[in-house]
Amino acid sequence: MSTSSARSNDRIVHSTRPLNAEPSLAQLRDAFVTPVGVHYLRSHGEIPDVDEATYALDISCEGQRARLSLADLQSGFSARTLMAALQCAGNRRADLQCVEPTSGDPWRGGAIGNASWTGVPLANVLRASGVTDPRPDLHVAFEGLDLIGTGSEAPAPFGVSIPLAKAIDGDVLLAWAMNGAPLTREHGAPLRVVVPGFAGVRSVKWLAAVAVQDRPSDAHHQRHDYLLYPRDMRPETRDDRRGTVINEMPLNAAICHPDPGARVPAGRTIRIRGYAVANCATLARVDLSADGGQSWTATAIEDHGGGRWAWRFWHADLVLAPGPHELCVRAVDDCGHTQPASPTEGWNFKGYLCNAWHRVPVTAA
Ligand SMILES: Nc1nc2c(c(=O)[nH]1)N[C@H]1C(S)=C(S)[C@@H](COP(=O)(O)O)O[C@H]1N2
Ligand SMILES: [Mo]
Repeated sequence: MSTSSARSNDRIVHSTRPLNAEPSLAQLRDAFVTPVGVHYLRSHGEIPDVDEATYALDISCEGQRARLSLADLQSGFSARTLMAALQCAGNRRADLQCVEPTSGDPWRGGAIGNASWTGVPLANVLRASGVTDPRPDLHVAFEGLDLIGTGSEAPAPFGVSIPLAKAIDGDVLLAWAMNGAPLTREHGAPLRVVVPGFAGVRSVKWLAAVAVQDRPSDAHHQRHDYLLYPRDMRPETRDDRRGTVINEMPLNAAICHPDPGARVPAGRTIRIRGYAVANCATLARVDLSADGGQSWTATAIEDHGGGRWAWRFWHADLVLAPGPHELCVRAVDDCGHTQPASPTEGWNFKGYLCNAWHRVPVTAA
């Protein structure tokens, strides 16, 4: 067994080929900056072997083409470090699967991690290629070095795209380091995209090519995957034209301590702890209920200085009477948006974007 798979032993491994694993919520809440060995892993195919000595990134835009080595990127542009929570669109799918089965791995709430990323703003690389205007009709397509077989189609590079307007906002990075160390193979070495606030799928690993074009990526994962389908659609009635491309992630929050089903001391102060993410919005409040959502109290949102794309840690102290209690959490953003009470309404057959109140039953004794 390789070192990397051994390291994923303390994560919950949904599959080894491809490698899909997440930490427990308790482990995730231990550090504001998620250690590389704790951060979830999500790949659609085999991890490619990339020779860093010959590695180069293809850029194509408005008929111009360029090929940049990692050294070209590192010496030709100023590096920037920012913290961003990366979250899979399937995070918390397990809660949707309690409503009705869906396709995909039963991610709990651990398909999210908060890391510091170092690289160059994609905006600067595009500007050097002549792109300055965030024309809303343009898209930036990314291609990875991993080849994915999708049913009847021949294996093709993993590919997706984002709108040009997002690509040039300055916070989208072409990153070579995570938490101050070079990217590991699993996380996309030698270079990956980091699209803060967007679903993890847009943050392409093992980046081979960037293209500015007048249409979204033609690749399988852009056209046929990571679409949010209507509530009533089933695999048999699947119609991709009725699916919405998943980009921005919704407001979300999870309780990380205590564990579901835990016995906690009655009549004594206990501390409830978790995370919340507002992604492209601004987090205003995180509310906690100890009675299944009938009454709520505001939690303390901790300030760890992660910046606008980082997640937020929160905690609240409670005294519970003896007996069963249902803890639940919901976040509120500064426009007053909040999360749905139940996963029923938002259920979709692919199991994306679960952001229902996270509920944790406990017994105080
Ligand atoms: N090339 C490539 N990039 C990829 C993927 C992939 O399979 N291939 N998976 C995507 C998905 S769905 C997610 S959630 C994130 C996961 O990044 P991580 O494994 O570093 O946590 O990478 C994204 N980038
Ligand atoms: Mo994902």
